[in-house]
Amino acid sequence: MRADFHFPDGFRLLPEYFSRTEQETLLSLVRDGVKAAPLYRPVMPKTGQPLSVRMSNFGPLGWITSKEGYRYGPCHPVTQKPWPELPQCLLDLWEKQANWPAPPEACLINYYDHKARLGLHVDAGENAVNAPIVSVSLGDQALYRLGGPLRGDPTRSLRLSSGDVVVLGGAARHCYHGVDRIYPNTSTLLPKGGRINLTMRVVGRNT
Ligand code: MD6
Ligand code: FE
Repeated sequence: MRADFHFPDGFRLLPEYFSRTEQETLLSLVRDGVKAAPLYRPVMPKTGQPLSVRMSNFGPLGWITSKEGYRYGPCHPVTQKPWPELPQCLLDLWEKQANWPAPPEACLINYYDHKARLGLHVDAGENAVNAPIVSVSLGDQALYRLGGPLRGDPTRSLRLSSGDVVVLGGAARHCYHGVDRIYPNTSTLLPKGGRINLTMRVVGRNT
């Protein structure tokens, strides 16, 4: 059925990259982060339709969406305070796996409850369009879908589990991807269930 799908160059899945203990440490860092910069429900540009995923950020810049459009900005859109610092263990992951000469400037925190999903998209808001994006999954498993550079290209679905790392570099950086569903009760990491995804990005100069 999906015989015509080839994993794009630069796609890497590192299953169980983080041990349970490391996942617990990461979770407590995320908790500290969202205490300072609460998760909020972003809206789609133009329509103002709320996304089902709730978001926050770490790092000098954060990815923000509003009715006016997508952008990166230094402050939380509700509290107007700077985003919390990017945790060192995430910077270490970037250093080891990104194979990129500059550090990430933004780390988007996505929280999915059991009903949340994320439509197929390409991350294209960064000026550094060729820098990889490194992502970490925590909590319940997700059905992740990866396609090609065109919306209609064949796709392949894979399950991401807690502690898994995905790198979208090279050609994969320009490929459609999304989250079709969350599988409830597939991890004990988050006491109330759900899934957290962290994505580190280089934003690049705005010129
Ligand atoms: C998610 N991830 O796993 C959504 N984007 O919840 C992404 O949208 C993503 O995993 C860019 C690079 C890697 C990703
Ligand atoms: Fe993405």
